[in-house]
Amino acid sequence: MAGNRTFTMIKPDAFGAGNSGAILKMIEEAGFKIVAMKATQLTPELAGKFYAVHKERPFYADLCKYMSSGPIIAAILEKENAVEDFRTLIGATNPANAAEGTIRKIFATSIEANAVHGSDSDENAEIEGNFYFSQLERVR
Ligand code: DGI
Repeated sequence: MAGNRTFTMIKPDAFGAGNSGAILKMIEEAGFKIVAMKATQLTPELAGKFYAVHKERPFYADLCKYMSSGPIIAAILEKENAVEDFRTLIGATNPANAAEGTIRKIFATSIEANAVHGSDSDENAEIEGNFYFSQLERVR
């Protein structure tokens, strides 16, 4: 059965450019409800923990440095088929390959500074949401 929650981050490039509001508007207009949300900033160590699945990848050190370089917004989102539909809304990892009208096509500036994160599975959505939010910090 399709899961109904996903996890997102508005990354330092989009937050710093003042695009958080426009991105959240696109997310809500696409039918996602905000279940939890906060502005925060990762340390390099916490970014390393969040992206531990990528630790063997050549871009891991750069990714951790980048994701801790400025404030972000973290949020849990709810919608039927949330994980898949959100990845469709954000577009391909590299904005050069992202479809027209997707969040990354509109707001991302590079494969690294790609505006938003979206979980790639129901299991990771749960893990990633729990990384940032306690039960008290989310809508029941
Ligand atoms: O699920 P995605 O965010 O679309 O992509 P991913 O899980 O493969 O990679 C996680 C993040 O790591 C991605 O949003 C940006 C960064 N990344 C991925 N591939 C590259 C990369 N960064 C650099 N510098 N080079 C890459 O090839």
